[in-house]
Formats: sequence, C-alpha cells, structure tokens
Amino acid sequence: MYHAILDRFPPGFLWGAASAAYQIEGAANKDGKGPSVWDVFSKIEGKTFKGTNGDIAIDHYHRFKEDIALMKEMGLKTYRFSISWSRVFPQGEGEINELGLKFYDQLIDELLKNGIEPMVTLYHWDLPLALEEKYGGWLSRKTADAFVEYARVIMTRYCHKVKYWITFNEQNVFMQLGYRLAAHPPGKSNFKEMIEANHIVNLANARTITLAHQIDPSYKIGPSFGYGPSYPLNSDPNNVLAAMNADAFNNDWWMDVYARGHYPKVLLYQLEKAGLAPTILEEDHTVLKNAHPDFLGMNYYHGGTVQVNRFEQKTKSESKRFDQTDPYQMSAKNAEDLEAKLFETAKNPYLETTQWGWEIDPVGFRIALRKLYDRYELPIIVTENGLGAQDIVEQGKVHDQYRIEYLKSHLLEMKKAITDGVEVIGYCAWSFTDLLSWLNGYKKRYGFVYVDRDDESERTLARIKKDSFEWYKTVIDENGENL
Ligand code: BGP
Repeated sequence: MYHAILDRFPPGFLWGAASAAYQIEGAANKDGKGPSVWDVFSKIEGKTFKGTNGDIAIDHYHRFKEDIALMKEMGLKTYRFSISWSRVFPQGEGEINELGLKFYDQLIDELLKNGIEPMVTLYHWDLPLALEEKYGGWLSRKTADAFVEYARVIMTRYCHKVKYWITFNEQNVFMQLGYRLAAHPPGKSNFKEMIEANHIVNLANARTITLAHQIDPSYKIGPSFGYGPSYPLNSDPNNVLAAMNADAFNNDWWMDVYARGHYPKVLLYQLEKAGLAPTILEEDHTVLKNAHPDFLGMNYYHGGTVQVNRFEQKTKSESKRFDQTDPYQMSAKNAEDLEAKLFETAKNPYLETTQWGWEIDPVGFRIALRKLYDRYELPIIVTENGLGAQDIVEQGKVHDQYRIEYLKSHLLEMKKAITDGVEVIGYCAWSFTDLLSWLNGYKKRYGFVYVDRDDESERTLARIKKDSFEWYKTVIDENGENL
C-alpha cells in the first residue's frame, strides 16, 4: 500500500520505553523481598552468559529518581516497568511485604510527579520461587489463584494512579523457553506440560483482565505478546501452508485466546489427536470468553521464515536431506512435538541480522501490526522494540548511530501501518537504560542510557546518555513528524 503522505501520529500518542524488574532493580534480597525463580535459575552453572544475574543489575532500586529525572529530560510520555511479585508477596501468596510495596509507591509517585504515565506489567517472568516449590508453578491452578490475588492487591492500591496495565509479558516466550526448551526456569523439556501450564496462565490472564475492569472500568489492560509474523520461503503453496501453520503454532495459539476467548480450532484439533491438548474444564470456557482486553501489547523484534515440513518434503525429489534416522524426525513421529509436522524454519535471504543473529526487519513490523489488527481489531500498544548491540564509550560518549537507524526504520514502518489504518496508541522502545539481558548478560545493550557496568563487575553504575537519547527526545518532541 503506497501513501504519498503519511498520517500524523495521533495526539496523545504514548511515546515510551520499557524495562522489567529483574533486569534493572537489583536489591535482590533487600527490604524483605523473597526469591524468584530467576534468582535461582541464573545461578545454575552454564545457564546464563558468564553466570550474569540480577542481584545488583543496574541498581535501579536505589537510583530510580536519577533514572526518572533522565526520562523527564527525554520527554518520555510513558514508562513501562514490571512489578516483582516476590517483592510484594515474598512467598507468592499470604503475607504482604509493605516495604516492597513502598518501593513501587515511590516509583509510581515519582513518575507521576514528572508527568510520565506509568504502564505496569504485572508479570515479567520472575515467578516467586515459593510457588514453584510448593505447587509446581504454572502447572497448578493454585498459582493462578495466587497471581489473581497479587494482581488484585496491586490494581487496588494503584487505582487512580495507574491506567495502563499489562498482565503477562511474552507468555509464548516464557512458556516455550521454560517448559519446552529448558532455557528459562523451570528448565523443562516437556511439550505436554508446556501446553498445560500455558492453559493455566491463560486462565490467570483472563481472570485478571476481568478483575481489572471490576476494580476500575476505565482501566486499560492487555497482555504483551512476543509477536513475529511468519513468511513462506517462496510462493510454493506448500510453503504458504507452512507459514499458516507457523502462525497458528507461534502466534494464534496465544493471541486467539486473548482476543477471541478460545484456541484456534485447527491447531486444537491437531493437539487433541496427538493427545497433547490442554485440560480444559467446563468453566474455563466462560472465564476465557468473559475477558476483554482493551488493547494488545506487541513486542516486536523479528519474524520468521518457514518452508514445508520435513515429512512432506521427503516425498519431493528435490529434497533428499531427511532420512529415516534423523533423530528429530523420529521424535516428531512419536508426536512428542508437533512443530516438526507443521513447518520447518528457513533462512530469509533478504534480511540482515544483528550482532546476536536476530533478523532486522522493519517491514515485518508493519506486517505484524497489520496482521494483528486485521485479525483482532483491537488497539495495539507496541510494548517492546529495540536493538541489542555492543556499545562502546569513547571519551565519555556513546555514538550509537546503528541504534538510531534501527529505531528510525521501525518507527517509519509503524507510521505507515497507522496510515494503513491500524490503531496504534503507544510505542515503548526496549529499553530506557541498559539492563541485564536474561541470557546474554550486560554486553548486549539496548538502552538510550548507557550504564557503566559489565559482566564481571558493577563498576560505577554511572549513567551516560547515548546519541540515541537526544535523537528519541527529538522524535517525541516532534510527535514523530520528521522520521
Ligand atoms: C524480550 C523480553 C525482554 C528483553 C528483550 C530482549 O523477549 O520481554 O525482557 O529481554 O526480549 O531480549 P534479549 O535480552 O534476550 O536480547
């Protein structure tokens, strides 16, 4: 779709930046905070880059005023951050830790004092350890009950102060990495368990959305999803079908539940036949149907390219790569894992990648916005988007022109999507300051503000504005007029 002139960003557009508690706060044991699953997982040998963890992180817990002063200087309209559940409920449930809440009281008040709209994520992966140990975490409906109670406490306390709420950050990511690929806590590789745990998070999500609207009907609440559109490798109809399968498997499985209140039928049918479908109780249908998110949060980094699954490829003469002894093929035959039957990932020949091998695909961002809006017709808040790179300080400055180029190209595509007709109400760059990358330590930086620390030590933790800081300040000031 060509536009000679692009629409303006709507007035009041929420220009923002995002973070997550474990990645910035530090103060891991301070003021009565209980441990989370990440506090333990990051200490297991070989799990994170050089054993990096969030014990100190960038010490935002003690430096939040300095950080918010920088946000104010930048002109940020909104700041998305997450609350550490185990800071508030050290055991995940039961007794409340008032000191933990006090930190968030101060943080939110400081943001409001500086004219910045707080956007609160209730869950950004740091499940209280006690719930994992006591109930088996998300495999138990008791964890969902505890979550809803925690959410009730937070959403009641900050009534009249916070308007925008995110339930879960990237449920697809913490489910896949946690229960299937063993790269996040609880470190499991069990597809069926992933499907079960995921269903329980769906219920927690739906109940929290319904509860939010009961607490305050003017609340705006939704989940944040790690969204990447699927491309077929080429116009071979088999590959087009593979891309449909990939979208169902990677995106619709979650998004349909959020926005439509039920699982996508074709994929559910496949899971049922393979004995992998979630245990859905009669009352669950109503819980899922009754929840109406006000927006969909989208975290966009990149999509993925796919081709026909390896079983059907095998019947084609041009594809001789797969033989009967391929172990992955054998396990998929056992229906342990459905993915191999649906599609196979492929390399996209058109896209360059970041230093960490993530595809750089601004047009994919427009496609993602279009696809989500076309399918669900809900407003979208981009809750994360950004470039992880190794920044270098030269004479006290960080010249991150590459980050400016990355963000600029994405904002331009977002503006095109808005001109296409997509309702986007906010954009949060990932991230405001540099922070801990879950698996990649402190070397992979995303911020507008450099933090003087590395993987080995905390150094001075001093904040340095990068070139991208001034650039984004101007973007906000001009409401994205001159991209
Ligand atoms: C998203 C997470 C963020 C952040 C970001 C960058 O999936 O929601 O918390 O970490 O990805 O990821 P990484 O740090 O792995 O580069």
